[in-house]
Amino acid sequence: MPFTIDSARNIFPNTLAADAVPATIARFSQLSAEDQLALIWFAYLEMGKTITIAAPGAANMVFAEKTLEEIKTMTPLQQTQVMCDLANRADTPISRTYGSWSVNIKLGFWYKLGQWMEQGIVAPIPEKYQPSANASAVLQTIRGLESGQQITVLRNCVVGMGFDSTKLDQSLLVSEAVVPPQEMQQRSDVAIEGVSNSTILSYMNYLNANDFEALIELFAPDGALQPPFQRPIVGKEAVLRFFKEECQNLKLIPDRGVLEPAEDGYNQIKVTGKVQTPWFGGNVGMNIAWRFLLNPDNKIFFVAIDLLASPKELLNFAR
Ligand code: 45D
Repeated sequence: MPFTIDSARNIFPNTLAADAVPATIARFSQLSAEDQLALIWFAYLEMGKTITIAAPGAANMVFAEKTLEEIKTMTPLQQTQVMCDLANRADTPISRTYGSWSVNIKLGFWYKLGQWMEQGIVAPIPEKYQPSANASAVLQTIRGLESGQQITVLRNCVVGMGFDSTKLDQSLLVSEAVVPPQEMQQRSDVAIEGVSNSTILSYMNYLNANDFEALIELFAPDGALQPPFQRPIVGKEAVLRFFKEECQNLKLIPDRGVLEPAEDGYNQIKVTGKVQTPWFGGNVGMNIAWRFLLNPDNKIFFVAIDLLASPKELLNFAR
């Protein structure tokens, strides 16, 4: 076999990802829990002036409801403690429950807490709170990022909180229900300048239609998918699980691409364009590159999804 997953990760090595995102998260995670919560609160308030988060669907919120109600009945001091425990990844019952949730349930939980903090139902961050110099510097960095990078920082902060889910009994993990795929008449086809390969076009169309069963058949059995700032997810079963858990109702808007033959009948294709998340809809377009490696059977052996460093990268097809 000419390619391994590891070697495939290096196709189109000139692609410049938004390293500011993991760099900012690393600085964020060094801060005290109080500073972390205050920083996200201030970032969220500032972002809220220009972009709004869509309310999560009711079905999405059922898993967090019990915990939210529990927090509602607590004293302000206890509420602050719960939030600090989450930021500290402490081993507490609520922190464990939080750790068992999928990304979207975690986001929905904080969405609700944020609303309650604004309404004074849950202990707010004191207006006179003085963040440390480091926290202020991290906030300043976040202010300077483009909106797609800002929401990725927020998302990854939230994902990192709570008890480490890998240390939990995996049968306890919960995620939202999978929506049925879109009806055929409602689907639309993408067009990608410079790319006519059927696997690539079908990938975009199936993902846009939430048709994960069809989508996974585009992958080789040992195929892998690498989400932004993550290690590759390997094998059809794991990739399908990821699609169902984290990829519902995304909108992929690929724009252009190039296909180049690689060794031994493989093809490498780079596509750039925008992606919208259901949390922000058309308000935030993330600048994305897909780097595909297709095997000689035209199946996906590897695909990396990168959040790009700048809009300029949308035009970078250098190898
Ligand atoms: O701590 O082709 C308070 C894949 C204060 C699949 C708060 C993909 C205290 C394959 C404000 C209350 C998925 C890889 C917190 C493509 C506090 C594929 C609350 C890519 C935390 C294209 C904060 C998809 C709140 C991509 C409420 C790139 C924060 C998807 C809410 C990207 C933050 C999706 C939210 C992103 C962030 C979504 C809702 C980045 C959502 C981000």
